[in-house]
Amino acid sequence: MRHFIIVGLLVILVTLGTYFGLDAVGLLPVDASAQASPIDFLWDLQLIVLSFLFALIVVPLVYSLIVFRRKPGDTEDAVHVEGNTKLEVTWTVIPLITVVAFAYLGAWSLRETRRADPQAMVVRVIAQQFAWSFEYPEYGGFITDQLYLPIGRQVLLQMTSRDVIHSFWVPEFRVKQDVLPGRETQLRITPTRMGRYKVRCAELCGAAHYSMENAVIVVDQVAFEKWAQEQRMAFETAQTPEQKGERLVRANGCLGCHTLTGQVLVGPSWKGLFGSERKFADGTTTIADEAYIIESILNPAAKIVAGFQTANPMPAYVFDEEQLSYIIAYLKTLK
Ligand code: HEC
Ligand SMILES: [Cu+2]
Repeated sequence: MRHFIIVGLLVILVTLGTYFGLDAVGLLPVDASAQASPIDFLWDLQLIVLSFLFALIVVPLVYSLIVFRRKPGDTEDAVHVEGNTKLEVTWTVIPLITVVAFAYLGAWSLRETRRADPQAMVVRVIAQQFAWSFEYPEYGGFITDQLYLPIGRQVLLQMTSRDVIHSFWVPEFRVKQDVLPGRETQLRITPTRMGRYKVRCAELCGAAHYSMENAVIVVDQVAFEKWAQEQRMAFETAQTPEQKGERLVRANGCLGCHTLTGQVLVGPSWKGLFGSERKFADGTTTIADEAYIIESILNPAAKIVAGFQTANPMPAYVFDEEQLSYIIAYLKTLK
């Protein structure tokens, strides 16, 4: 009996120690969406049950190893125990109930995170190697490379991919959803905490998967309306060709592979590209003029820049002449 009481107390102590220890590590980032609360509740409950299970196995094991080890000179056989029906029924029924309860809670949290608000604002999310872009159909359909969201309003993300499978994941919002080519998937998020976060791709999708990150910014309603109207104005009113070019580039995910800083990502940097001499994998060279840029975009495989033959190849794009002239105007500004 004494052993049972000691082990019982130790199990409680180790359970508490494990749970609060794990909790103190801060395994999850801050919660920034309404969808995070059912998930965090379930997570906490699981940590408690796991800590108890850990203690229930490890404490009796270690206790027995120390307290019941063979004494010097003890050559007797151990006691032979044959089955214990009560114990077996108990350790079958209790886990069964626990697992069924968690299955129910899992279904409940799934329903909670999918609860639809008919007033939800729609944002279209386009994923591609290796960038995200966001279209706001309720504000004239402008496209950006930052996901701005107003606090307290549910947003319905309608997501699709231009190439392979990606996965939309903002850890602070907790929920995660695969993004597939040729099919729309959805995710609902109600931001509850202002701040700057990052969407990252959670599905290995190629050479620069690790850098497939875009800013997610949660602001108050007023700041959001102001931002959205500014974007809409900039999108709809006349702009310079350079600005239009920059918009096209940001809306088409080019910056997921090209940088403006001289740094090499998947493709060559655009810094100082226009007018420079390009060396190709086959040893030939050319000057980067308008014809070359156009060919590079419409038919990237025609000339492969030296050193980039093994990387993720650039996908061919379709742009009309006017759009190409905007992109070239923009590239010319990148000295
Ligand atoms: C999946 C990655 C990827 C994306 C997205 C991408 N590119 Fe590229 N790009 C490359 C790679 C790799 C090269 C170098 C190989 C080659 O020459 O085809 C390249 C080369 C180029 C070049 C020639 C560069 C040089 O240094 O000579 C231009 C111009 C270019 N891309 C424009 C664009 C534009 C405009 C977009 C968006 C509409 C875009 N790229 C999107 C990967 C990408
Ligand atoms: Cu991806």
